Amino acid sequence: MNLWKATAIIALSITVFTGYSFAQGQGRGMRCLQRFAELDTNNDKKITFAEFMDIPHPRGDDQAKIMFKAKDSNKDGELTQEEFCPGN
Ligand SMILES: [Ca+2]
Ligand SMILES: [Ca+2]
Repeated sequence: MNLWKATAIIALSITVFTGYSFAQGQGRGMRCLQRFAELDTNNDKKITFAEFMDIPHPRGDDQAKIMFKAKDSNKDGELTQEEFCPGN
């Protein structure tokens, strides 16, 4: 294998990897927004604690409560889209 080929392969790998990471990031954001819409059952663009606890949490209710409190950055007892999916 000559140097040019090696360089081309490395450059290609980086491009593919970067594209893949970007697509993954986008996918995560989309999934978060989808999850937000699912949780917001009355569609007021806020998730109340009751709405949040209305779905089964794989790690248990105690973990879910901690997660809710951690996400509720202004401590008003509701999660906005910005609080639930920061950066989306
Ligand atoms: Ca709601
Ligand atoms: Ca809040």
